[in-house]
Amino acid sequence: MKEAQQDYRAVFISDTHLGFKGAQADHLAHFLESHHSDQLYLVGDIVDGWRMHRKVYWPRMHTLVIQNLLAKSNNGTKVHYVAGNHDEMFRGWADFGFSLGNIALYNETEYYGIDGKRYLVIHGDLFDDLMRSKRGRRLMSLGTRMYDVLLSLDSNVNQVLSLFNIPRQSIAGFAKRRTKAAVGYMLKYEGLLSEHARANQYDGVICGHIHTPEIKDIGETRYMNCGDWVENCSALVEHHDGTWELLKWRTGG
Ligand SMILES: [Mn+2]
Repeated sequence: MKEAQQDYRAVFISDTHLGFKGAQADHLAHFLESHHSDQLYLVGDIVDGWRMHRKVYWPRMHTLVIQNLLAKSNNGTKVHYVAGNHDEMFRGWADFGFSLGNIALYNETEYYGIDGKRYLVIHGDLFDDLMRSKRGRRLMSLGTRMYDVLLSLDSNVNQVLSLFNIPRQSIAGFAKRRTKAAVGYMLKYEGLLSEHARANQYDGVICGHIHTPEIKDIGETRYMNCGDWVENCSALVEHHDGTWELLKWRTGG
């Protein structure tokens, strides 16, 4: 029997990193199949071109996710793709107003909520201090490799833990949240993005990039981060009554 579908006005997901081993594509495919929305915003780093540059990794489940996205766009969901830094190959196309079939491409766009607010929709990497300098980008690339190692350790550890019925622990997430520097880095990112949105007469910003799902007000600016599908399996949804919610999809696991 087919399960009942949830229905939302809009769904925002980011940082699915398809093409990367750490992507939780099975959960994502399941999430996509379980709901309908009028609008679907893909807020960057959907396909991970950086990692595929080194070695192509593309399991069947990642194709299923793409098929689900295309099926949605053929079945009446308006799909918007905002390019991120890992899928920056789309940025040039977006500049020229190209689309992927029914899927519109952007570098940034805007969204009008039922709450009467106007939101800037942007991946957000341009407001990441580390991404702004050459040295920072080198560090990020090193960081990406270390993160991959941490993640593969993480899933091994989790396999062991699951044998003993111990709930899933996320070492990569733990390591990231632990350090004071990481907290300062995230606060700076959130602050810069919301300042930018405010300076451009937006009431809020919808973003991704730092893999930390969040809905909060920074001053008068609403800050909403979709999170990611590597660690959190999170989606930002707008209900038909105008309320916003962060869904955490990981079931069981
Ligand atoms: Mn990113």
